[in-house]
Amino acid sequence: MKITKDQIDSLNAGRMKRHSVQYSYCKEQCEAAGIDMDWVTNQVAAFEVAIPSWALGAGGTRFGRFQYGGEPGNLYQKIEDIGVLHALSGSAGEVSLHIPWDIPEDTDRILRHADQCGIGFNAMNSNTFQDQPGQSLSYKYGSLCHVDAGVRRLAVQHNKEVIDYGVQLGSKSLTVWLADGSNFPGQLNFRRALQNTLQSLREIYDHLPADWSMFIEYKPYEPNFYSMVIPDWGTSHFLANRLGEQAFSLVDLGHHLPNTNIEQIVATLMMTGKLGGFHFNDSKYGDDDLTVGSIKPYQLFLIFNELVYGFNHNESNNPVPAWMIDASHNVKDPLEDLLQSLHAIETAYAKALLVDQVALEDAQSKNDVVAAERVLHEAFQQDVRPILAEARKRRGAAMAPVEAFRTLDVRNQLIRERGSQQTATGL
Ligand code: RM4
Ligand code: MN
Ligand code: MN
Repeated sequence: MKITKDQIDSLNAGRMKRHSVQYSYCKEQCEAAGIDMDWVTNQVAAFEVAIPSWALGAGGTRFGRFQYGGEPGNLYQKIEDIGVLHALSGSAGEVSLHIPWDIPEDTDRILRHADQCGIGFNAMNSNTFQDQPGQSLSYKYGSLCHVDAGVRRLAVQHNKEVIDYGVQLGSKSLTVWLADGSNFPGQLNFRRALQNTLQSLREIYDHLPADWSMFIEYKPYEPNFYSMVIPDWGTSHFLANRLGEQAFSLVDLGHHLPNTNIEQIVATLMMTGKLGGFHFNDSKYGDDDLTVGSIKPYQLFLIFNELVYGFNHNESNNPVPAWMIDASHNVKDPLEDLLQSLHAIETAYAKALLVDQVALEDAQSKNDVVAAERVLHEAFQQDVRPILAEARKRRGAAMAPVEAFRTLDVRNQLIRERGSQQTATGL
């Protein structure tokens, strides 16, 4: 299914009167505080986040999976769904593929189709956490870290193939997330596992085209519960440093122990120029993969505050990170959930752009703790919904995407087109 410009325009037309009043009020308030609202709105309008190909269907837990109707049954339909998200939000113009969940068999056809839907290809993701049918050796005891060189070779080879697919699609990066680790003390030699991982990553790194990046994700636990080979940002940073200039750390918000100060990690990685990618989601306890901003919106704002500071003080030439939503949808319509996530990301970004950096620095230099905190609260408490609506209007998208999704009855149309039995590949 495709959403037309006329549909968007007529939905927006109905909101214009109220929007003009709200945006002018917001503009007045912000400009009184010395903020250039046009600039802020345009920054928000330019922000795009990739959608993972594995998050368009129902997410399951190990206890069960509940089907949605109209789930995309193949990569073409997944790209169509992202086209719908992009038409509605104006900020979801790229897909991030997970191989082998989504093998682009006929690359020319995929490229043509993606082009028609207005979708490009973001980071490629490899998968060495599941054995594939007919696989000669097993990843049961790890992949890039494995004690058996044959398994390591298989996993390295898989990553090289993922790069090759990505090259054909115009992607520019590979994200490596490893489930490798151990469940019991004594199971794994920590040092050897890390050395093997570094060596394997080096072989993959050597296969990267010159204009590509490699992102190394970390995660403290799950699916292994005693140790993970890359449990934290320090280990990921160490590996990225050893590999070279094209390797970076990737922060997945759900991959931290409860109460970790993620904004501080972001600040440190940007300072060293090694923040390469970002996976957005939210969590209460672990890698819950919930809607972005649903649990800890203030933390998300503080993270964006560090990102904005990092963009403005970029002595180590940190590249613009590859932004992606990495979520799973157990009880919500995946497309609505993704629209909510995009909204939450843009909200946090817009608020971070409103932070009075000069006043903050001034308060910090005087150790005026209250003043510093008030600067942050001032921005966090500002209602930025009119800015987001204006940004969407400027990029030709729906000013209220979730409402548009419902008014246009997208889910039922997808069910009519695809039926209720298809299951999307992915988590
Ligand atoms: C992992 C990690 C990876 C994602 C897989 C499916 O926990 O977040 O980024 O590719 O899940
Ligand atoms: Mn992730
Ligand atoms: Mn995860």
